[in-house]
Amino acid sequence: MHRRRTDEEEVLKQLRKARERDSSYRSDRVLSSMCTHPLPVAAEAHRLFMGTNLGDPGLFPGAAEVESKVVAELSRLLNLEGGAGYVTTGGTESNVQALRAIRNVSDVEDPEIVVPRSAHFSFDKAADMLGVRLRRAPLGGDYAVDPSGAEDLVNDRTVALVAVAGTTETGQVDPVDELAEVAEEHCLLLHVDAAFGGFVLPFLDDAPEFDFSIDAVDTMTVDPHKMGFSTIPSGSLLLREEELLDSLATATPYLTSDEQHSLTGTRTGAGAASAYAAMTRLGREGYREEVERCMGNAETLARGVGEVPGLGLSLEPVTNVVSVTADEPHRLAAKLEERGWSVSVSSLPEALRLVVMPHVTRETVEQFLDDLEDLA
Ligand code: 0PR
Repeated sequence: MHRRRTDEEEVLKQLRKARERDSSYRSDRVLSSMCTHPLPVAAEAHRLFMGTNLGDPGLFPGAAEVESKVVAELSRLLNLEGGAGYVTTGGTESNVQALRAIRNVSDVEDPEIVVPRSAHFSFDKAADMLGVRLRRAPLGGDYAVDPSGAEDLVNDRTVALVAVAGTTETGQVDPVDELAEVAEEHCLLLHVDAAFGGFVLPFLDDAPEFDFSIDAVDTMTVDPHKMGFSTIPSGSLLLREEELLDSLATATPYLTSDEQHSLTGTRTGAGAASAYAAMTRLGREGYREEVERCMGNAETLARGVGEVPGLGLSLEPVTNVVSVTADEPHRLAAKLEERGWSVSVSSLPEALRLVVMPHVTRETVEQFLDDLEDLA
């Protein structure tokens, strides 16, 4: 730190310079991200609640009220009646806390949880912190988890199964209904990671069932800062039983609340306010339109890829992720990056991974296909 003060103008000049080096979802050719530009009203809501702290809700009853409205709204969207939840910093916190709640209510020594091989790396972090062992269930040819392969991994120490609704690498949706049967058969809890799919699947006509309408689903991760048009950080954890949330309680004697369920202590109300703003502004109607647009673009991209010799699809897009097979996906990605595209290569399958978020327009898709044809 400098010894003396710095002019506001100078401070902002330095920061603007740094910020100019960042991608902006509006103008950049970003096909590698699961985040997008927030709605303007969500950004405004963020600014309005920036200085609030949900870690001390007695000081910020307004922010606390907004948070409970967001949980109620998300519960309605995902067919959870009653239930409990809170606004998190994102999918990682939600997955950690879901596994922690599951571990806390399970009376098993050295507990194990069966997760699909496609599960996001946040589960590795959770397992490491919680002392829970993960067993990785195989995927089928469509990159969704194989339910009987998952069942084969169940033993006396297994306490839960995880399903992913909208996987990070391919956007595939695990057969939650079949995993639910396995969970019921073996008296296991079931967590659904819908960090990405939670704001996609409810707005698709032929989406598979994945939410609390399936009785065996106990907990769910869903992130407004991915397909929800909210600002970062904005995630959520929903739990069917209050008891699950209670198992996360820590006493906070000197605060305005007696206990806390969140992982973080001091936590901004901006994520809750932003999610509330986006959900209220768009409504189901708005999200449906946006999701239809993204899926239309994803399908155009998939069709176009099919016409490029040497390229193929790992699977038909289930959500707005397109997984492209190529001889050397890393080389192709590097060449695309030279042309200013931001793309990623998935590991399972090894393929070019293209996430068609709301900032990816039809025009962008067409330009991308032109470059792909040139380079493949
Ligand atoms: N669950 C799933 C299915 C996810 O895809 C992700 C993140 C998480 C949980 C964890 O969520 P948080 O990152 O909010 O804690 N998926 C993206 C990914 O790893 C996150 C991301 C977003 C990465 C934007 C890069 C980026 O530019 O790809």
